[in-house]
Amino acid sequence: MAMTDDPETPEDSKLTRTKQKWAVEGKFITGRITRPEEERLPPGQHLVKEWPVLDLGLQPAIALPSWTLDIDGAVGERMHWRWADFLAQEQVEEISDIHCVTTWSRYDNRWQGVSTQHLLDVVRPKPGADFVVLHSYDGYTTNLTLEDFASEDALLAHSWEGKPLAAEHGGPVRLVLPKLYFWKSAKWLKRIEFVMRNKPGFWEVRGYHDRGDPWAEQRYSDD
Ligand SMILES: Nc1nc2c(c(=O)[nH]1)N[C@H]1C(S)=C(S)[C@@H](COP(=O)(O)O)O[C@H]1N2
Ligand SMILES: [Mo]
Repeated sequence: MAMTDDPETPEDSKLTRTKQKWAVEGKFITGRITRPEEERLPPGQHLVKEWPVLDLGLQPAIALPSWTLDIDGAVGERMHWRWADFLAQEQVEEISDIHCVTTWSRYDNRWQGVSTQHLLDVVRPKPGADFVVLHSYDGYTTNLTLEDFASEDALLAHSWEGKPLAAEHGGPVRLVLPKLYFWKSAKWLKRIEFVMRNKPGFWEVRGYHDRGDPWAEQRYSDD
């Protein structure tokens, strides 16, 4: 019963199809190797001043009273945080650069929120829980190793430049994991699941790299 005026599903949207094509073609790959100590801009990236919005085209509006964050899977303590529980956690501020796989980078973003290291202290992943899956309110998922998730500058951010994170950028809460391409930084976080086996997410099953290190130009999967 296809209706002509149906909105495109995210899996089928023009942007999703274009980005899948880039993965097949290896678009934007320079093959250059740069070291972070020598250069601030990773290979194949260009600097922007404005902050672009990238997502599947569905921007869920989540009111704070109904916002919850589940942290579960292979952990010692599961959490089901409401907004006040989240704000009651130890707060940190981090300034970091954004590197998006579509080649834009943006320097000096000031974030506030809860560090992933604090979260790990609270939930205590079980031995062997070496992977993390992030689930978002728009149905998006992305996967990380526990080690990358635990990066010292990674945080669950609720504020940017001293203001509540805008809905289009993933508010109320998104992950910010500066050392990997920004598709790993899930917007509209809903659930953080600790697992024993790697579980590729939305882009990782669509030709994008499992890890996504911008300094190694890990844009697309090798196979
Ligand atoms: N929930 C969710 N998170 C997401 C996405 C998405 O579609 N849904 N897109 C990812 C991609 S591809 C990028 S580049 C960044 C973009 O974040 P921004 O819109 O704040 O720049 O969010 C990432 N996190
Ligand atoms: Mo992206």
